[in-house]
Amino acid sequence: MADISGLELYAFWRSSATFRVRVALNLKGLTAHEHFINMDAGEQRSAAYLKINPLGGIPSLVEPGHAPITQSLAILEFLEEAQPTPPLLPSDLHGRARVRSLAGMLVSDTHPLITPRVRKQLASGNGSGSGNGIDDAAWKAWQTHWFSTGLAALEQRLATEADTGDFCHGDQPTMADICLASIMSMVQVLKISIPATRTIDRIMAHCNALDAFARAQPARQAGAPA
Ligand SMILES: N[C@@H](CCC(=O)N[C@@H](CS)C(=O)NCC(=O)O)C(=O)O
Repeated sequence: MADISGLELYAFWRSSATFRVRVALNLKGLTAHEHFINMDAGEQRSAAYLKINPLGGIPSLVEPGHAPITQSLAILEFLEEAQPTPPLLPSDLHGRARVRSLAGMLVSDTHPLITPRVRKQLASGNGSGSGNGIDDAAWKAWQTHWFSTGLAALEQRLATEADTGDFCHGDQPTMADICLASIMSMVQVLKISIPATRTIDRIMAHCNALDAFARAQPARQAGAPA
């Protein structure tokens, strides 16, 4: 176990990527001092924040004396190695690959498509060929499409693969559950209608029963609307 202390987390209340880090910190009994980056005001693109994360993504984790760690999954892996208990990855090689694969479906192939910077680009009309940007209704349809695609594929895997248990992999929460809960928190906050996902709903009930997940909910963070 490494000695990590004085952690600083650059965060925003409804950021799903920040949600992942909050759950992992909670599960491992770690704390981080949060710096509020107001995404609605575009602060993730301020010169000061771009020095911490040149891609302008939230969260970033800073440990005194070390370079910032960006990318929520890299932060989860860092916390896992620094504080191995409770584990967020299975003990076996194939289990770890499965959990990382499930997590990647959401973190790599779903979430990046519906971020504010994607909306900004689509709304500007750049690259559309027509010069006309998308409006609010088209953005909602875009979000609904990508959330539904990612979650339907995940549901198919979770419903049919033998390693699914109370949680995505077995009966303890792993990084896959953290990523799933982060996406479901966005679905809720953004009021997106998704197709029925019975296995995901069952797993989410187990996640939501845990204090570590409940405390990370967007509505409970500083800056959330009252
Ligand atoms: N792959 C990154 C994604 C980071 C990211 O895009 N975060 C969102 C908030 S959940 C963000 O900062 N978006 C700002 C923008 O798109 O301008 C991670 O997992 O940390």
